[in-house]
Amino acid sequence: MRIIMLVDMDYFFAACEELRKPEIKGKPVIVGADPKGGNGRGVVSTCNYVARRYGIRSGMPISMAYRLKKDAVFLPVDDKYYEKISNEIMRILRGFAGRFEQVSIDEAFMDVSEKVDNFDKAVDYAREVKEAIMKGTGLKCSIGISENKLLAKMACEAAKPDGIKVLKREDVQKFIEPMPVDRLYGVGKKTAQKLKEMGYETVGELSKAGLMELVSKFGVYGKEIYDYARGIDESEVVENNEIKSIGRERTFDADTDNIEEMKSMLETMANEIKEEIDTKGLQFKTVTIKIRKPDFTEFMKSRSLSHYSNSDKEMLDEAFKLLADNIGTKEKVRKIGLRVSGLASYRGQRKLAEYM
Ligand code: TTP
Ligand code: MG
Repeated sequence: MRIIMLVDMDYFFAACEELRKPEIKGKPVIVGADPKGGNGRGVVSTCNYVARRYGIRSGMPISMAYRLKKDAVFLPVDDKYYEKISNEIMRILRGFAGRFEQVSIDEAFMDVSEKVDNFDKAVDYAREVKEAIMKGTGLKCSIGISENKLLAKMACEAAKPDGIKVLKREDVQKFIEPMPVDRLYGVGKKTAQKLKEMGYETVGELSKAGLMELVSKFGVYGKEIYDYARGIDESEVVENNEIKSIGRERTFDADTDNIEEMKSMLETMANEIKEEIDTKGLQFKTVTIKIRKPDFTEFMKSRSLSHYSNSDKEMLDEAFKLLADNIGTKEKVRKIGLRVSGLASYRGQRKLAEYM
């Protein structure tokens, strides 16, 4: 059996703000768009737990947050600062993990099967992890522990804030069955809506659905949903391996669903990357795009060529295909990245390349 942990920072952006402004601790703190006296547009990125007592939540219009608590501390989003702290957190976590997978700015999976051999020891280990993060950054996090990523994530939600929760196989059913289907990690809003239309509101109800019914509705993804409803998730913790790669990332001035704007950003980055690989005398085999959504979740998608290349046109062709395959028409994007890997220097690797 595997032992998987999901570490998620508590009210991350707002906690980072409390760190550098200790005087706001204990007050409701809201990070997001400018409320402009109640007329502001845009949304709440996150808020601390004091603000949550007033019903304020991530994604809520900032004007509504303002109505709920006018005298809260409203602060703008400072990505750069949070990212610096995030990098430090991820560095600390890597030291504890066997396999490690960062999933967003404040969240990472760790496969610790090789570090501890049972759940009791995993809890002690999780305590050490929490202490190390506190010592290194002054921030609190919550940790879910279970046999797979799906369950670790859901256990973490239940551990919040500042907690550790273990979810053992024998407790899975009674834990997940009452949950609404959209609480299943990996089931997005659209899928949840479709499931509800099919008559499945809770995970327990969903677990009664036939495999064929789900597959005919959702394709191969139907099999995953079928498994999720049983707490089954075989997916591995995979390192987002960015070492030995060259890339660029840019945040859009405003979140965008304009594909042309994304393409033009990719083109700019491809030009820069081309320049860098030429200077360094490198060729690439794999092209990866990274997308960060407005809710700060991220994903990466890659395509590999059958040969080494140093062509920016090929780089961009692959990137455009990845974009078309992975971004829906109305889907908003906050930040986009382009990266090439599988690098080889012209001379050293030419022979190898010829064989592949
Ligand atoms: P989360 O981990 O979802 O939220 P959180 O860390 O603020 O609070 P919790 O204690 O419940 O984990 O997201 C991490 C950061 O991503 C969050 O601090 C701000 C950003 N974010 C947004 O900007 N918009 C969103 O809608 C969400 C959900 C998060
Ligand atoms: Mg968090």
